[in-house]
Amino acid sequence: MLNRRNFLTAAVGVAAATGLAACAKKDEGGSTGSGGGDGKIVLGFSQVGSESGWRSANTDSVKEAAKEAGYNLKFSDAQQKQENQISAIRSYITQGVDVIAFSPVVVTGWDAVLKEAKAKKIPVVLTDRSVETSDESLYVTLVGSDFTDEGRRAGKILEKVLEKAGHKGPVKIAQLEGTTGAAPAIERAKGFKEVMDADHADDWKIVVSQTGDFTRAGGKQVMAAFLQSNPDIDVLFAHNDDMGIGAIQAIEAAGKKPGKDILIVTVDGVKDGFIAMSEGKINAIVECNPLLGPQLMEVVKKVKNGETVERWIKTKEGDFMQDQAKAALPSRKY
Ligand code: GZL
Repeated sequence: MLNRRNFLTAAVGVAAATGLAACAKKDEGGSTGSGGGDGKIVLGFSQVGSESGWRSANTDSVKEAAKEAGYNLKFSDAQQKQENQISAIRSYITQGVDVIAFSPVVVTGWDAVLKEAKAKKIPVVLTDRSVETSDESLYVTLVGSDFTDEGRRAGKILEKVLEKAGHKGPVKIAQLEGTTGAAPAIERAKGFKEVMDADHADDWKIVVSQTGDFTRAGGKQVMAAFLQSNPDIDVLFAHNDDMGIGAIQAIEAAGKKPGKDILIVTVDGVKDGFIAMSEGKINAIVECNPLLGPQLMEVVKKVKNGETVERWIKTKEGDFMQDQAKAALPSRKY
């Protein structure tokens, strides 16, 4: 998992990795990479799946940016299965692409296939989500958000939501977690807990927490079960808008008012999330920007040319309270 130390890893280490990779690639020749004849950079991209509005926007951004950059993009959708991502990466290695990029569905289990890419001197760029590995040379950089910070931001914006709602006394919180083992699920929960432990050890309590797998169906199903076991929930913290939107359906089916009887904070900032917020059903959204395509293509070109890149290229994002939703909607890009 990336941390401050990794982030500060000197460019020297990265340059060495990319330099070696890039030089060796040039020595290789004959691959179906840019040496394949048309001179285009060949990028192999393995996507998590199409589980949420965020993911769809991320896929569109990658495809549009690759087209704009004139790259030959080989794209695969893993349907949220790690084995499908590993197969896709192996296929890109066999095809001899110039660079491999992927958003790892979970943080563990990647060393073997990334070592195969390294053996063939194909540089790997992580997008969106990070991996846990002891061998930092297995990938060149991560282009993506700081999920732990998103969790902290969710905790801090919940303070504003509670104050605006005039909530006094203890706060019972339900947490809809993202995909089990995924970096955003692990790190958003960690950041939110940091705020709870530091500032609300006496008044906030997570009374129930379970994965909804980042999907609307998962959010609806799990929230319905939450309401059965914990009918007096005050707050829902959902790790993405889609689970929050599914939960809204369950809350309404239980005869409660989302955004009033149960205050809701979510992460992502997709259009449907802003619409729900403008309808008063979500109280605040912590943005997680999926439009990584342009940054990714820039990095791919630098990596292909053996240039130095930072170990973690973070995306810029904001936070939105309910009263900002209507004004923000027209300019939302995803
Ligand atoms: C976050 C991304 C998460 C989104 C979900 O960068 O990995 O996966 O928050 C998506 O909507 O499914």
